[in-house]
Amino acid sequence: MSSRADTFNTSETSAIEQIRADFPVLKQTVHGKPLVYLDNAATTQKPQQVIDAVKNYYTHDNANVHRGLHTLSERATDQYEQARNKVRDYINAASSNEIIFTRGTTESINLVAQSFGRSRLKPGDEIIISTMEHHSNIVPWQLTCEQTGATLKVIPISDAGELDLDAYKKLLSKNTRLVALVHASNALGTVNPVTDIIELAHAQDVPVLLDGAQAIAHMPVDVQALDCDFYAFSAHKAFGPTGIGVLYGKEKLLDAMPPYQGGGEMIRTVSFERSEYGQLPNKFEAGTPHIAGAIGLGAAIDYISALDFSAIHQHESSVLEYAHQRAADYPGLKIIGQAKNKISVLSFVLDYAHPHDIGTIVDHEGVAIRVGHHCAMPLMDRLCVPATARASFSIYNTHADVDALFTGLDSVRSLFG
Ligand code: 7TS
Repeated sequence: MSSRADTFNTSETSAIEQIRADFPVLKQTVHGKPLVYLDNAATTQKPQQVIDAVKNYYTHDNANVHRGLHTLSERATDQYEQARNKVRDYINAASSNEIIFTRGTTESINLVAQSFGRSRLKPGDEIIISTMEHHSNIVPWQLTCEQTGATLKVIPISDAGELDLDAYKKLLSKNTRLVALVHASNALGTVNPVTDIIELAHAQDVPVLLDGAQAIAHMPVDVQALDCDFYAFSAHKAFGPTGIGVLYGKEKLLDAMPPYQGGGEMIRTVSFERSEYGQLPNKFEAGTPHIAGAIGLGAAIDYISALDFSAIHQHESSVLEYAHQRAADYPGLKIIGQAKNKISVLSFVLDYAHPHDIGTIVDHEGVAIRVGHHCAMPLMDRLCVPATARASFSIYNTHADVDALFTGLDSVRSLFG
């Protein structure tokens, strides 16, 4: 598939057409209009290659992993472990032991909060998060704080939606035990300066967890270059299936952490007196895992790896820039999130229509966007908006999709404006 990347460079339009052809869901009409899917931050669509990988597994190889000594079980185990190796290579982890399969970003963060957090934190300890976190990087820490007596500290943001780094430096103290920060914001698109954040935390021996739910599909992630201690993401936001995700953790940290859940797969021996836990990564994978999901994630990684990230980035940036241009002079529209470094998210409000009305009306034009608080209620409070409308773009979106959004907004304006 490397020819795909070459085509991307030489003829952007035909490369995007080829990519679009891989996504069967895009070939449909909604309310009689061609579907324009702009809700990629919620979940991306799946290429045929991922759909086929899941279907092939269930059609030919379905069995439980790590259990039977029969052929199908060996095949299932091989494919499941190959998927783990693909994740390891994709994010450049040092070892497959550092790749834990979870249900997704939410479960990955809960795992760290309960295993790492609950076992180490005590009253007086502090965890630093930021104002722009998704609820799944707020609530797990609140639960841990309630259980341990630790407290949560929050990095403020500017009106443009960028972290206040001076405030962060002041919050870091001898009481800080962990920094848990979103790599790229789902509601604003802001890409945070995570290298600086990590360097500052490590200077005080504080580990850092990055919520990579949004970043993973938009930029290369190299956990060793970042030197983050934990990295969480979901497959479904990067062309893979729902119900499967990853927690990366440095082996030294994962080794020292107690199990998160108990059950089959994660033990070495069990007696009624005591149980001995298995090695990494099994220690954190109790029960039958989402085998087909992991295989689908492996196929998604194969798919995305065959594309050229710098070309993807260039294409997505040009679509976002065009959306910003069209938004800038659109009557009554205010962009929410004007950070200099952004992934492909255009969040906005109209001063004459509620986001829910915007969502309903553009849906009738075939345009799928997300409206609401985007699971970031504290961020909405900070920006003094109850909700926003959000168009989020992926590799298969085009300038024409942006035009379709604004045609939809014209309908909103003619009704409410
Ligand atoms: N963190 C961020 C930054 C997210 O954007 C999301 C999901 C999550 C965590 C949780 O991911 P999950 O796969 O475990 O659910 N964000 C969105 C969104 O923006 N719209 O729908 C889900």
